[in-house]
Amino acid sequence: MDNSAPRNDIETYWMPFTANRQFKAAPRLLVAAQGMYYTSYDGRKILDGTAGLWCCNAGHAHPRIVEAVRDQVARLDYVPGFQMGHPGAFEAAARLGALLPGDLDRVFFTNSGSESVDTALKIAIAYHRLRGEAARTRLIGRERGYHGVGFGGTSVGGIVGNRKLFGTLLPGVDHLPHTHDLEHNAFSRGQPQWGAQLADGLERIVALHDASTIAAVIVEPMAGSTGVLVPPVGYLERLRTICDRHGILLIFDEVITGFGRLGSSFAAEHFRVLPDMVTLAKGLTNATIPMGAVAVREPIYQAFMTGAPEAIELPHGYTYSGHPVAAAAAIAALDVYDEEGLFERAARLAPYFETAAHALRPRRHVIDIRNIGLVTGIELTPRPGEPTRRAYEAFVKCYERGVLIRTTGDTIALSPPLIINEQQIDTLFGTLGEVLDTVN
Ligand code: PXG
Repeated sequence: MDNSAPRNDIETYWMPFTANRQFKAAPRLLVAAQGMYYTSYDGRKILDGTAGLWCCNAGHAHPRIVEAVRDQVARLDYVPGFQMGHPGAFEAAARLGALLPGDLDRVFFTNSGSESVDTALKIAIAYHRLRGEAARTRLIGRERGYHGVGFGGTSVGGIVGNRKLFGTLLPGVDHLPHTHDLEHNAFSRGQPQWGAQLADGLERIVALHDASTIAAVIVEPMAGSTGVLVPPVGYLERLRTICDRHGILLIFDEVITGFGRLGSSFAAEHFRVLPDMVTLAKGLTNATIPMGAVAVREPIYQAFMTGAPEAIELPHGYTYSGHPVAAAAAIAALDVYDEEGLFERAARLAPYFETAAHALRPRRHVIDIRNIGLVTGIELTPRPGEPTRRAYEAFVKCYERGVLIRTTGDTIALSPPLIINEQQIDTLFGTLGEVLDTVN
């Protein structure tokens, strides 16, 4: 296989979350994408088993979204977001508010999931202060959580490798226990039965710090980056109850679970638990243009709308908040999701996807398979003394055979575009199964 890349200019780019030296020694470059497939630098078609990075839910280069972006950038490229507006941002927010469950109706725009998380955490602290509870500044995350790479998101995050280089991070942060337990829940299909009581960890944190010091709890309703951890039956409900009991805001980080991944518009709808805020990004624009959002429930917005009308209520925002081209991409993506019924399609395909995933159980190294909607985590035993190596080798071998998978630690995470068909599901799992048997 010809893996050659333009060596002359490959050194300058410092790649994110990448082993730079390893990558640059054997680069994997993609040069085009359409529908379910990437095209590699060496001209091969690569089946996308990961929707890019959990984000291209409608598949790549959807003509409707491409056209909306093309049209918008030529007509109105940029408008200042502060004290000025343009129709697209208002329309995108209204469309998103209408799609979100309950009264999650007020929408603040950012450019990424990380910015959405830091925005939500700031809103939570400010909200309590405006209501006279200025001592509520503590933020609670969860072990193994991933909330992006801002200082707020890193602080509430619970993946040690993402934290340890960066010092003490934010003060006043605590973490719930994670919900991963192979002893009770290995090879669960959908929500595991065991583990709702892990939410009681929040009561212990409240007992330790006192509720009057706690602003918010943030969790991924289904933890993605850490290796697909599906919430146990009753767990999210219990978190909601405890937050209500103590006046703590509950934030769902739906950067991955939003826009159909679980077979519903959002995890909040899927699990029928209404958080006080949700953070979004990725599928919001089908990843065509960077954009994130925070949606808050009506009373939170109203708490800010109380001072002098000429005062800026929230001194926070980004140069590119509500960017015209991103807003156009978001509106087009929401149109596509709706008109092509992609969330329903994901729900319809989920049982087939589940069966195909669990068929890998007899393959070498597999110690767990877990799934929900169109996502599955396949956990391998780590090679002794070499954690993550085995999964990484499977990733490289799959790529060589024309299938893009994603690994985190020794777990393989698959989250294809929602347009995938049954034959492509067979190819995805068939290739992975063969590869697992060849990896040592
Ligand atoms: N929250 C969650 C739940 C995420 O999954 C972010 C926030 C941050 O979003 P931005 O747009 O700032 O990257 C994410 C991002 C992986 C992987 O391998 C997942 C993400 C990013 C990079 C890698 O699973 N999710």
